Amino acid sequence: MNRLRWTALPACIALLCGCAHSNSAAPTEADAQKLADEAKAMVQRINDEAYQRQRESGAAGWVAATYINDDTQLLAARAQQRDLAYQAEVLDEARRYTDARLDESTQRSLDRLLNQTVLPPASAAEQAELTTIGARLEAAYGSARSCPDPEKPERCRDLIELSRVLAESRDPAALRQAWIDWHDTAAIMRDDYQRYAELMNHGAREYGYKDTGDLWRSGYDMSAEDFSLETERLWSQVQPLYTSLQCYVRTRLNQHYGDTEVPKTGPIPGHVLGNMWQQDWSAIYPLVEPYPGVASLDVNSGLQKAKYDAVKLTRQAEGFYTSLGMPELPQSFWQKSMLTKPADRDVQCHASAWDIDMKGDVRIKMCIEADEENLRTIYHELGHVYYYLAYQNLPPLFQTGAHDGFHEAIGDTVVLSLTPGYLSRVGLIDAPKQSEEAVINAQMKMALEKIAFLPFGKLIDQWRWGVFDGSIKPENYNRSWWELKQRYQGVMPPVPRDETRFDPGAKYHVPANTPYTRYFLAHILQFQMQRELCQAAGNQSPLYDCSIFDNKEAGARFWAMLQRGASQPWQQTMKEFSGSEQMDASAIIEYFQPLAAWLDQQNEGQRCGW
Ligand code: X8Z
Ligand code: ZN
Repeated sequence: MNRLRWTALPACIALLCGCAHSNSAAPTEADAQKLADEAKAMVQRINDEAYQRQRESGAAGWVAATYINDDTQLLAARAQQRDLAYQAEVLDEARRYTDARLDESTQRSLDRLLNQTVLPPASAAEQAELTTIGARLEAAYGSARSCPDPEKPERCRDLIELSRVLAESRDPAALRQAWIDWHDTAAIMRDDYQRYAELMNHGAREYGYKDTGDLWRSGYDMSAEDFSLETERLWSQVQPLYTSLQCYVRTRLNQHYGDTEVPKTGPIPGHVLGNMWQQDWSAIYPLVEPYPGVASLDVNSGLQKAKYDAVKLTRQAEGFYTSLGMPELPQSFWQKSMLTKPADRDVQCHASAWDIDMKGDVRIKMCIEADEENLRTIYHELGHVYYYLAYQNLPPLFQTGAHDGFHEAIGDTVVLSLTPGYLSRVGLIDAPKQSEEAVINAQMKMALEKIAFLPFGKLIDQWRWGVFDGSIKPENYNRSWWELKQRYQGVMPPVPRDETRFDPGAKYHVPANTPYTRYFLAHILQFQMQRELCQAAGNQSPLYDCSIFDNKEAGARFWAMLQRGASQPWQQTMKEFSGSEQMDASAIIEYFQPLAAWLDQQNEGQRCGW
């Protein structure tokens, strides 16, 4: 599809049509071959240069994220600026090959040059402004704190503290205040974000895209229009299950908090769902547990009892991957990762995985606390790390996920194998009871994480796509955010929010400029992948009870897919892995079948929806 973009480029005329000024005949076969050879050589050069380039931007990005201050911000902005200038240069050069007859790999390599979150605006001044604002937004998020009294810095609270309140407190006033305190920290990002979006659009338009949303949607080996339809199709497959879950949870929260705090009908207020963004509701499991006391799923006390710390948790996750036949993490991973929050400086605590040099310097950056949520997140991050390791031998231009949703799905797929059976095998919970009630409890816990996430995973980019295409204007940033939150999630703000606020900025991926549809896709894909792996493992139990731990056949199948990276269209990779070229929600529906039936019974007589 990207090929179209190349033909849409205006600037190629001067270069390609040099021949038009002379009266020479059409290009000969030899000319065509020469052009193809040149293109191939160019791709080779970009691949050769990529290691050192990645090493330098990796270094700048790493220190900016693990040591937030003005200096590292400046260095990170400058490194990104160099990257943009380089990108502009190579894209300009690539225009020469717009109509050339290239072999598949060379064509795909050139296409991948356009597959970026940000493309360079034409002027150096705008490139510099873009990267400066980008670094500032990210640093603002990482160092944000809520300080009720400027005289008393010891009373400031950061995201970790405020999130803990959201997860653990059942006092509505405390919940509401923590929610407000965090969201208010983002107000200062509003103007920066507006300008940032404008500048990104300048870059995207420079290369023939309608806007940045069009660019982002074009990264999936299909047209941007087809991709939009694809996300709608997937959402419509899972929407009924989400509505059912929202309905049941609303009823239980209403019973717990009463009508004034949580109305029986309509959207649920955002402060009572256990999470700052209402994207993962597992923290309120005790309030909505279907069969109280049946089969404890309390992993946290298991972790405490066995004295897990950051390293022990990470080792445990590594152990799962090696049980599949994957390699041990390199020594440098342990030396260079940031696993805990340093006491003496600001860091970006939002977890991430890094491929510093495309040659094996892989790391994670996380502020690990020994609890269940962190346990799952480490598995998630190691999924990225193992992907990096698996495709290490591909040319750098292909060293990325089949698409970005694949990258996000790997670790989560592995987490699906942390079944009650597996968790008790490693001593984190008691031996699971085999009863229907225990199954429903376990499914509920999982649904609070996976099903609750789906509309959230979709709406973030729904908002950004609107910002980028101009249908959401700066004066409506917050209003449209809450309209989308309500439409998709059936969630409302706990207090009225006006346009002096900038609530989208309170979610990491907005200031960090990370596209988010990838997580929506990953939440569908991970069940599809798990179904395949379980089949490869010869699993006979229901999908929700399958763990591929220690299964080398499943591991080999997985690894083979990871090794492909982005060397071919994702549909091809999907086909080799699963026999089908499509993303498809039937596996997540199959997985949650028992819970879906149970929820239908529970919701009988209720007016579900909002
Ligand atoms: O950002 C992440 C990972 C890093 S790629 C921790 N996730 C999304 C989020 O936290 O919003 C994983 C699930 C969704
Ligand atoms: Zn991730």
